[in-house]
Amino acid sequence: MKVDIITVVPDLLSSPFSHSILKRASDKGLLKVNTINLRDHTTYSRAQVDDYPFGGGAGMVIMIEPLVNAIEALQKNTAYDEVIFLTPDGETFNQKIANTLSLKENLLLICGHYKGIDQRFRDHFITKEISIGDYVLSGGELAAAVVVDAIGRLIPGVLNDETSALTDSFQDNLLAPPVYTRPEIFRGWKVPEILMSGNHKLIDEWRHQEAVNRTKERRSDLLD
Ligand code: 6GU
Repeated sequence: MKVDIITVVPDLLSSPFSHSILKRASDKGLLKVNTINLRDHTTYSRAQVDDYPFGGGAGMVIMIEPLVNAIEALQKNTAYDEVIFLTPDGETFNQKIANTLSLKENLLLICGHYKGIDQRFRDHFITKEISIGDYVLSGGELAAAVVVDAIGRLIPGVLNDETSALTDSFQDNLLAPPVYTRPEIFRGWKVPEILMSGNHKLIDEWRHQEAVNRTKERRSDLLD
């Protein structure tokens, strides 16, 4: 999968994909992330990309022209499956959307800033709008990093048995059960005996029951 990200703050996106599972994904050639600096595509002086909103009001708006210049330059080389705008008024991101997007070949992510981007760009170029939750970030970059992380680890071949996504929280609408590792006793706190039993059928049943209990307790909405 290739993910291109248009941003006015490329520095914010330089590190998140260079560690751990996403680094392995890119080392294996399964995920390639490129950041594109919107300022490289403006025709205005001093690399201006934003301007005051028509009609007045607070905040600046990213202009349509540099956005169209950037996307049309990119589209010469790539046919995108989705052009995604990260915005707090988008559809709330979840594991189902991550699963769907993880099967795409080429994604283009657009990060907004300031008060947003000119609506005409959204109307004519954006195919999907995503929010990562009901709070406001100062820009779409951290949200883009969240989305790429969630998608990247699901790309076929990225995870192995050890890191399998099958046991993730949400993958079956259940939260994940508790996990334990050595030592078996720490300050008198013992690991649940069943996990030491070697009986994998009983262990699986116990884990499932713990997952159900945890989901009922914390996120009963997932069970509806
Ligand atoms: Cl995608 N962008 C911004 N700026 N704020 C957000 C968000 C996105 N999702 C939640 N809050």
